[in-house]
Amino acid sequence: MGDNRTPVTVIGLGDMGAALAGAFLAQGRQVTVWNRTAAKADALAARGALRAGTVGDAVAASPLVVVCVLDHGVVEDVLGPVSGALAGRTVVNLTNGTPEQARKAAAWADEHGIGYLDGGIMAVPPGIGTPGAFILYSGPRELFDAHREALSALGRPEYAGTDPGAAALQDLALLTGMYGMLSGVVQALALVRSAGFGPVDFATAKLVPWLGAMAAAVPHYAGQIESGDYTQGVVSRLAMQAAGLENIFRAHEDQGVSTELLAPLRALVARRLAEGHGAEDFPGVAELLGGGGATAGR
Ligand code: FVH
Repeated sequence: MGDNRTPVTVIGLGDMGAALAGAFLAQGRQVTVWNRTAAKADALAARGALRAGTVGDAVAASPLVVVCVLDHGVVEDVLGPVSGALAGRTVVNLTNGTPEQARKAAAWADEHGIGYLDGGIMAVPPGIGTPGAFILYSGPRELFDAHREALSALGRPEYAGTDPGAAALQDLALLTGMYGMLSGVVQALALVRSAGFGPVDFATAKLVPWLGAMAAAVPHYAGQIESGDYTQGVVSRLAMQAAGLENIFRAHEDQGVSTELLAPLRALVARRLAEGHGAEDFPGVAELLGGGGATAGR
């Protein structure tokens, strides 16, 4: 079905789509490209990509069609009219979306005899094709295996499961972790800036090593969430952390720095304490977030 040297079509040449097409070219493949704004294909054409004049021509050029556009609505608008031409080919949709959107796209593909893998890109455009990049895929295992070599041009391929929504779910979970970290980072740097410390020096010398050390504890906390037991292996009691959190709040207020990013966390910790879990570990707040007990995707 796939490889050796399966031609690839890339639809969507924004920052990410252009990086994907470039990585396939670097792998030595025949790459056909299409983008709504045709001029975005110029640089790739100069590197040897074939320009398609229409989406229909683009999908007809390759058995493997990678699509990376703004959102799933655009995917529907662009691929919907060419479902006939896509029959018998494989679409790898690397457009960010929700698990439900991925399942809907997979059902549409199935109805039209199109192979479908949904994906989540865990890299920024300059990282595509570098060792740090990985991409999550979900859908039929045999399609993933058939196109694994081609897809490895983009970053380490990670199979997330047969449920078409699995890659999107894991992608959004990883982005959730990233935004949690970035929220803490901007809050911390606003606090040090308010006191006249340089954010760059502070980040380099102190914040990055601190976050690295704390990241090492994540598997331990994940184990507590998996077991639902926050009384074993307690690292720092919640009651102690709640007192520290109050100091964090007061220091921000004294410095004139907004606490709006921190406020929801304070509320959750207070609820967990009020329910009598002060001697347990911090990850117990997960019990207040709901969604426990699901086994989908395991
Ligand atoms: N860039 C990043 O850091 C992240 C990394 C993780 C994955 N995301 C997702 O990748 C999808 C594309 O992101 P992008 O960075 O390429 O985004 P843009 O540069 O804004 O390009 C958008 C492309 O979508 C095309 N497009 C938009 N609307 C339409 C439409 N109505 N019809 C046809 N095409 C459309 C747009 O075309 P044009 O404006 O150049 O004509 C671009 O090709 C995205 O899901 C990220 O979440 C990137």
